[in-house]
Formats: sequence, C-alpha cells, structure tokens
Amino acid sequence: MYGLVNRAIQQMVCTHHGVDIWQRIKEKANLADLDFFSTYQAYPDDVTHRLVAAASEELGLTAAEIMHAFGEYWITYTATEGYEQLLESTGETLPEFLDHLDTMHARAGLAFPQLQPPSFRCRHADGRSLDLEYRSRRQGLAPMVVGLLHGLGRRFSTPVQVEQTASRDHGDGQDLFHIRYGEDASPS
Ligand code: 1DX
Repeated sequence: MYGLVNRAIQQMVCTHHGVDIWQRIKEKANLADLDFFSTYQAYPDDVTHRLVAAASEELGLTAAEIMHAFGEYWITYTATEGYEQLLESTGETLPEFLDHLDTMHARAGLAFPQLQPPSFRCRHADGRSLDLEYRSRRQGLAPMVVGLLHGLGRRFSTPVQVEQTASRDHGDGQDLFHIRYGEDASPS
C-alpha cells in the first residue's frame, strides 16, 4: 500500500501513545532501519501487516481492535493531509458517500496509478439502513472497514451501528455489513 497508509499508522500511534512506543513497534516490525515512509511510494502490504501485528503486541490490543481504530483515524487523517476535497466530492451524507466509494477510488486511481482500490456496493433498504458489500484484493481488512464506517459516522455527525453479516474468511464469498444510521442507530 502507499506510504500514506503507513504514515497514518505512525501518526495515530505517536499521537495516542507517544514516539517511544512507536520506536518499539517499528523495531518489533523489523523496520528499525527505515527513517520514514514516503507518501507516494508503494510498500508491500506485509509492511503494514507487520506494523499492525507489532502494535498489537506492544499495546495489548487485538489486531482487529487496531484496524478498527485505524479505520476511524483514516477519515480525519486524510482530511487534514490534503484529501479533504476528495472526501467532500464523494458525498454530503453517509448513504451518499457510501454510494460513491468506487467513484472516489477511480478518481484517486487517476492520480495514483499503483492504487489497488477495494470495491463497495450499497443496497439501500429505507432511509435508515443499508447493506454494504465489500470486495478487495487484500485480506483481513474487514475490521478496518468497520472503523472507516464509524469514522464516516463521526464526519457526518450521524450515529452508526455496523454489523458484519457475512465474511469472506468464513467462506461466505464476500464481506457484507448491515449498517443502521441516523436516529435509529443512536443508543436509546
Ligand atoms: F469508507 O484495500 C471512506 O495503496 C471509506 O481492501 C473507505 O492500494 C474513505 F498519495 C493518496 C494516496 C497516495 C490518497 F497515493 C490514497 F499515497 C484514498 C485518501 C482513499 C483517502 C485504498 C488506501 C488502497 C491505499 C483499503 C482501506 C481496504 C478507503 C484503505 C480506505 C478515502 C484507502 O478512503 C482494502 C492502496 C489516498 C486516499 C481515501 C486506500 C490503497 C475509504 C476511504 N482505503 C493514496
């Protein structure tokens, strides 16, 4: 994945846990010799997975918990790192944004040809819930998608509930999420 992704992990860890913990995570991931991640360089996915595994050990959280937190963080991180316009152009509400995720990735892919974008498909039920299909060349990122959805909820000031209803890991063919949003999703 592009270095931007690893930089975002670094920023999240440094902000929430400090630079010393980050240094330990980098060493544990066998990346001690690396001075920095270049935003526009494509790194092997393995680098990202090693960082998540090392952070998991160092912070005493599961890899899924870290991916969830990272998904949420990604929305605000990219908004402040030059991609606010990309996010703005994708939608003004949560359901509209989710409808246009493939368009967003197509747009990003024009500028960054080594992007390997996932693909999303929405089935809208009523004005308050939808099913979201997620397909990716990558494996193991479903927990990040759940975090992304919560990050979008925060961006649009919309309460969200996410339930994974099918999982590629469990042989269901693809990942499927049922999403409730708006007043229906606020804790009662
Ligand atoms: F719901 O791959 C909301 O490297 C969502 O299965 C989901 O292949 C927002 F400059 C610049 C660059 C760079 C901008 F080239 C990416 F570096 C992209 C910014 C999307 C904001 C996908 C990142 C592929 C890297 C992937 C989970 C899951 C998508 C990460 C989140 C807004 C982005 O993103 C999977 C790669 C951007 C850029 C956004 C992504 C790669 C998303 C979302 N993806 C690179």
